[in-house]
Amino acid sequence: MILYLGLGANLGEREKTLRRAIERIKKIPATKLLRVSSFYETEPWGVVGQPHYLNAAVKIFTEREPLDLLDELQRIEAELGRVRRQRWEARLIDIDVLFGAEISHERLTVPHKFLFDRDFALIPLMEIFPTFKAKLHGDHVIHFAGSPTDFRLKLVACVDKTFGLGHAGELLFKIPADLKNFRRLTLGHTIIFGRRTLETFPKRQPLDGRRNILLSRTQKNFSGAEVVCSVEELFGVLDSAEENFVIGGAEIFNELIPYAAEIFLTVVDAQADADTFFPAVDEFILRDVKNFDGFEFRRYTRG
Ligand code: A4P
Ligand code: MG
Repeated sequence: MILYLGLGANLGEREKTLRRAIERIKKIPATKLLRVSSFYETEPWGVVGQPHYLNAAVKIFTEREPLDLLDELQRIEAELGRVRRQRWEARLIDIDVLFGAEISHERLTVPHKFLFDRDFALIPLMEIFPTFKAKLHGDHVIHFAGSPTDFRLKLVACVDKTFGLGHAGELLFKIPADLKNFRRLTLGHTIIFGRRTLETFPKRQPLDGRRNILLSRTQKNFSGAEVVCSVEELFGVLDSAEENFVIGGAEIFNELIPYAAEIFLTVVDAQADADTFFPAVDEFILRDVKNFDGFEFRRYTRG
């Protein structure tokens, strides 16, 4: 089932805590993180004398039973240092199920019982759920600069018609027009890649004329490139004034697609024997297609 979750933090390093919570939600078994909203700075609602909150919403797909999922969310809250004392008190992190099912249980009410009263929940929700309509109340909710969505990640890949990406550590295709397009898009900007993609670079060297960032849990150094070991760390070093391209491979695309703003796909009219695949693009809208002999360039954006 598809569910929308709301996150809120008003103590500690709020931004880091939200990023961390979202990364943990992504790792819940049998659950997929589909989309992440911007972060919003919001005035405390229903309480006085508390620090401002940062709020966000995420869209997930889960095969878990709702109460099971609630246990997972409460475990994440606990791991991130939340101590429950009294209702509506200031907190390191709060994760609520906002919308997506009809549940009436003593431990879980969905839609969330105050959803329609609270702009801090509605505004992030409407950002990632454009067809959701609700009346807003004019509460103080402002876009927070430095949300992961502000990096406007762009994914770039060349795939076959089944979205196959690679085989035995190699790319499936080397099409001059595609390589030229890749260079034109990325030159002068930031590229983010995993260790296996690095192996496919000419002479295993960083790509020239670009800021190279390797995202790897195992490899600590790579001369000519910066190395980060987690998505959280990546968001700590990216520049939102830059163009940030994610160039593979499959695992890195999977990790970053929930945060992405745009996708550039070269789709080759062939079916290769792939063992890695580009993730589903259902959460995106196909904006334009340019046809060539044997392949096409596609560009997708968020709805
Ligand atoms: N529970 C029932 N329904 C749900 C649901 N849909 N999602 C039960 C999550 N939990 C649900 O929650 C108490 C119990 O609610 C849980 O044990 C669960 O079984 P809690 O998180 O322990 O306590 P709480 O968060 O203090 O209470 P509550 O009622 O969930 O408060 P809210 O709704 O989370 O509101 N102002 C701003 N600007 N931003 C905020 O994020 N948050 C609150 C807290 C107040 N003001 C705020 C914000
Ligand atoms: Mg709560």
